[in-house]
Amino acid sequence: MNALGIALTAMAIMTLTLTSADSAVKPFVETREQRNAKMAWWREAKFGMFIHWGVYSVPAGKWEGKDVPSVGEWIMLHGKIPCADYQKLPEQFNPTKFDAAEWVKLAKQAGMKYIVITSKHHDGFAMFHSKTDPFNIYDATPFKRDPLKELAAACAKEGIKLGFYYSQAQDWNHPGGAAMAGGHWDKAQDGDMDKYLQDVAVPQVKELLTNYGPIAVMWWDTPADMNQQRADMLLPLLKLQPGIIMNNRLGFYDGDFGTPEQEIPKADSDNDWETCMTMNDTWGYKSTDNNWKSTQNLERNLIDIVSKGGNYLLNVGPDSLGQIPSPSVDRLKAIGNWLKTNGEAIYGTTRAPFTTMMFDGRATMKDNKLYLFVFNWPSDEIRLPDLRTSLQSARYLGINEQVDYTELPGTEMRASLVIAPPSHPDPIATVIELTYADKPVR
Ligand code: H79
Repeated sequence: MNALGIALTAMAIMTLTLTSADSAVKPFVETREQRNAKMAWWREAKFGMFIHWGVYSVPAGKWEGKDVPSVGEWIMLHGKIPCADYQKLPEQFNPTKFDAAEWVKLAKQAGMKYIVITSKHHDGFAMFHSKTDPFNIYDATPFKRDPLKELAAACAKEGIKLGFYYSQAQDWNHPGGAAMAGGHWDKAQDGDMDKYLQDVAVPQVKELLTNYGPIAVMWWDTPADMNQQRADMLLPLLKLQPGIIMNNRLGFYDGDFGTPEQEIPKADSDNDWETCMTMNDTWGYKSTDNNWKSTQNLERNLIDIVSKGGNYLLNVGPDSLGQIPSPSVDRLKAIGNWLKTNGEAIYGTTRAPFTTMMFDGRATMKDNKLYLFVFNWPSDEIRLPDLRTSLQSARYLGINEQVDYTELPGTEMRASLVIAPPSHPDPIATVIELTYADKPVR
């Protein structure tokens, strides 16, 4: 390649880089203060409940007697189920055990501050009484109730924020809706995506943001085939809910927060982000999935995430009767129990002032307090890096013992600390609250 060729290639790469950076455009014009005010409740909350509930809970992972190897809510695509057959499922969907108040109480008991529920997943089935299209839980099932209405009322009563997940691009039961992972498999799915957005997604999102009271979060999913023009059909609808925040999956536009799925980022970051995660291996209910994570694992995930500045959106997948599987209920109650005594170290905190931990655990901070979460104690002691302030007191949050600590001699303003193991460490994490004269920073 000659010099001109190299220069042109370099320019092409630069243009590409600029274009991709440019393509994440801020969806809203707002000052830093406005943004901080809008995000305040969410940054304080840390822990939310994701609910994946849909008509896929009827087949629950099995089609014509065979396991469909996929997550429960993707059964239609991975089973290549024809639209006409899938559209018969609602006849069998009668979740008579559904009790919105019970779900919201469980979320609250778990220490969760908000709920995000699937109002329509990629299968196109609306879990609310949509006037846009009869393929919804009110019109197409014997249930004849609107669970989102009931959930909104229960959330309002209990002071839990409510958000809606809505699959805006993928829709396998409406002509023109997108399909990832191989595309359409049934002629009935062919159509014009712009028309689908105009006739289905736009009016349904309008219904969701109009008829259910205050909605705190819009959780878009999978921006397949989205572009600016398509995103612009949906984005203005958010004006119906002042203060609403949205995730980064609308397409074209940036969101208010990032959405690592099934993973916890390695590094911390100044951006707002939320890890969404399943408790077993599926989002939507699957009768055969018993691969449950342990309470200790889930709890330590929450600690890990909060110590890096993120939120944890932990999923439950209710069955076709409207019941949250009991292994999920058990774990949520155990997490809530732990948070009752240790929650001070979680809610409203910010990420740790140091990234390299000198012990097996994590840290968070709030004002002049530093919280240490010790996962596993070494037989001797743990040590803290120097912090530019002096320690005033130390106490355990969840265990009834005095903290046995020594300050190492250092320069006056750079106290370092040695803590001996307690006689009864908490198997999830022993939490130590350290109060300093000033904000503990390195
Ligand atoms: O709603 C949950 C997923 O169904 C949804 N996002 C979460 C919150 C999601 N949609 N698309 N994706 C996630 C990314 C695509 C993943 C895929 Fe697959 C890998 C599609 C096919 C292979 C995961 C595994 C989904 C089906 C099988």
